[in-house]
Amino acid sequence: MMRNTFWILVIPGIIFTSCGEGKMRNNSGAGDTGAAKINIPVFNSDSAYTFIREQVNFGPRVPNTENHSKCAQYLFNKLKEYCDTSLVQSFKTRAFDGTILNGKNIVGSFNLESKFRILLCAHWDSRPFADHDPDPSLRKTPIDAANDGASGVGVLLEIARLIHSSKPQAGIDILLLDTEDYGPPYDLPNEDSKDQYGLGSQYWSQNPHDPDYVARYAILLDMVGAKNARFYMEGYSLNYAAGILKKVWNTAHRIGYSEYFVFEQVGYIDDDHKYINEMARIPAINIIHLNPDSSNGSFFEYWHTTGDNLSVIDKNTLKVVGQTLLTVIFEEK
Ligand code: AHN
Ligand code: ZN
Repeated sequence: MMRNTFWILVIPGIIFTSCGEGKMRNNSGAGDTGAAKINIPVFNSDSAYTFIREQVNFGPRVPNTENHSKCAQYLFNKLKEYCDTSLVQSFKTRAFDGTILNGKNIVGSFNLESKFRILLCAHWDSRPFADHDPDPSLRKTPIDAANDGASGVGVLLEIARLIHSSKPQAGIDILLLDTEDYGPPYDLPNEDSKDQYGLGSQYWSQNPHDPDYVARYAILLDMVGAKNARFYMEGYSLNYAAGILKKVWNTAHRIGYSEYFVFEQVGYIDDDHKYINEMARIPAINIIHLNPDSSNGSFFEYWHTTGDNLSVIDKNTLKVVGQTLLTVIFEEK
């Protein structure tokens, strides 16, 4: 039974992959008939992994700490190196407990002349407490956030590194969002529990770095690095941007990653993309690792635990997500 399933999933992947490569060779050959040549870069998961490790090595990137400031500088330096333009959007925002957080959204842009823009996002801050840790004595410990934070950023930095030397037609903006994960501990009695996550996204969505900013669509990455990750169709993504979601999922299936991208809806996640949809009015999807059978409210196994460290990061998953994104981006006209 497993064996049958395996072949049904894998054979179409092989057929389509080889067609794609044939087409690329034709297009780049001499005597071309004018069909647009698309050279899709090869995503390097070793490089993405290094970008994740470098973030995790700062320690937990909790807002208002030195680790956080140092990591902001590191991320800005990377985007400055790879992108055509880069900037830091500093802001203050109030957390659930009244703490004023000093936030920094970090932006890098390519091909600013292009009107057809794609916005790629991930949050870079770390959760200040492991409130879902199985060990009660660790539930106030800040987390390394290798998956819930650094993984999406690592994939986007690798995409920036590649686009630096091989540009797609579309304009690309990379938005590293801050103060996503400072929501209240799940067991804190609190009346006003709405909109306490995604604070940096709420700020950016009401104050975009360029007041005239427009994008065709946005893709958020959240927890895209764990082994055997499964990306289900998230509710807000389907409601606001079904066409984009299907394009991304279909692309993943065509290049051989159908196991990872599941055509099945799971839940509604109050994540950064919600505000990009509802406040910035840019159609936005979330590629997020969900687990419909989990005990922690449908997230990946080590979500908001001290177990979310570098050891959960799997290069195969990084490759799946990174190569899918590159393919989507480079196939846009
Ligand atoms: C809520 O739990 C309300 N939102 C989850 C958003 C999130 C936290 N993504 C990663 N960490
Ligand atoms: Zn989180």
